[in-house]
Amino acid sequence: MQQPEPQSFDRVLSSMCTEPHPAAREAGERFLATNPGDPATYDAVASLEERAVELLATLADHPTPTEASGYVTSGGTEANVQAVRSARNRHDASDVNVVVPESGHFSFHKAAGLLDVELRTVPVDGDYRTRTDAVSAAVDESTALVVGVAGSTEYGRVDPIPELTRIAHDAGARMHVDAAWGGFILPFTGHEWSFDDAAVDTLTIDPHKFGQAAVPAGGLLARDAAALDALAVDTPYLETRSQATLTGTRSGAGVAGAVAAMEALWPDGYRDAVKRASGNADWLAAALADRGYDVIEPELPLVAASFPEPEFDALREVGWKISRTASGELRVVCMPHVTRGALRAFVADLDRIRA
Ligand code: 0PR
Repeated sequence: MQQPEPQSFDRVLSSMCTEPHPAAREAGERFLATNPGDPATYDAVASLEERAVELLATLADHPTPTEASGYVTSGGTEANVQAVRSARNRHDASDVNVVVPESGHFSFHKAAGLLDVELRTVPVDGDYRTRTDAVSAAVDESTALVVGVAGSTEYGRVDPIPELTRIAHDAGARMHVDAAWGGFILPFTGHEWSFDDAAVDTLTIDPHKFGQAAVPAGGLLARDAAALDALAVDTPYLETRSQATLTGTRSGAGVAGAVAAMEALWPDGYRDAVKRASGNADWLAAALADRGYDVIEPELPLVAASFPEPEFDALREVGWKISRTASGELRVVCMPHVTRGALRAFVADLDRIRA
């Protein structure tokens, strides 16, 4: 049978994944048959994973990146599930709850279901950021974790992380930042989101999103080893005696690709990518506003705008991969593969449809 062609990125405006950097492809292929889940056997990939954690910690402004702990997960979902699990395991109470903004990714709902913790969902303000007063009102002595989002999935918004961290710690809870998408963008903006800006306990940051690594490569980082120790189970018959990851066998290709992408692009390549993507987001926001659409001012390179259903459907029909927010706005994620030319073609198609 003939192999099907994979999706071309030319018209993909909805995805938070992107074309991997060539170095990530090449490294991924070389490490396809390795398993970082068994570091005593696959030691080369195990040292690459240490390098990945150090690089991620550098991006996330950890005060001493060599002391950060963490690992390369299958994606943001696993990192978020593990952050909830770690906080639950470390919290001294039987009925544990986790406070998550309504802008939090749906992986937190999966985590709550899997781990049997209560999810306390709090509202966002008029600009889609977590309301700190609502978080203050929601926490109590059974709160194991407060979640803040740094680059929200629907609107690309950044929560007030330092203030959320203070509220969490005052309540005896831990603080997790979900920077799965934003983590490779935020080092080049003025937002406060990192280990250096606040004493956050854990952080999700995914190389397979804006980091231009190959799937699967998510990232879980912890300020210190205790967060990961709380996840470890004994592995009596392996050379390595314990394992803190959620999955057992893992992708060596993901780990090697993540390191290759980060070594190729940090920091200048990522800075250029963020500059281009932000310019594109501003350009598209202006083009949509010129045509009379209500645009939500982009903060990170993600554009959302009120958009009638017939126009949305017609654009999908001519091949544009676009998505909607829960409230029905058009949502365009300006990933590194999204060029100005593609956006011009998108707007030209929109003009044709409206004519
Ligand atoms: N946290 C945030 C803030 C996210 O945006 C996402 C995914 C996750 C966690 C979960 O990450 P994983 O999907 O790696 O487990 N955000 C996108 C979403 O769910 C993911 C995505 C990626 C969607 C590629 C479409 C796509 O083509 O919408």
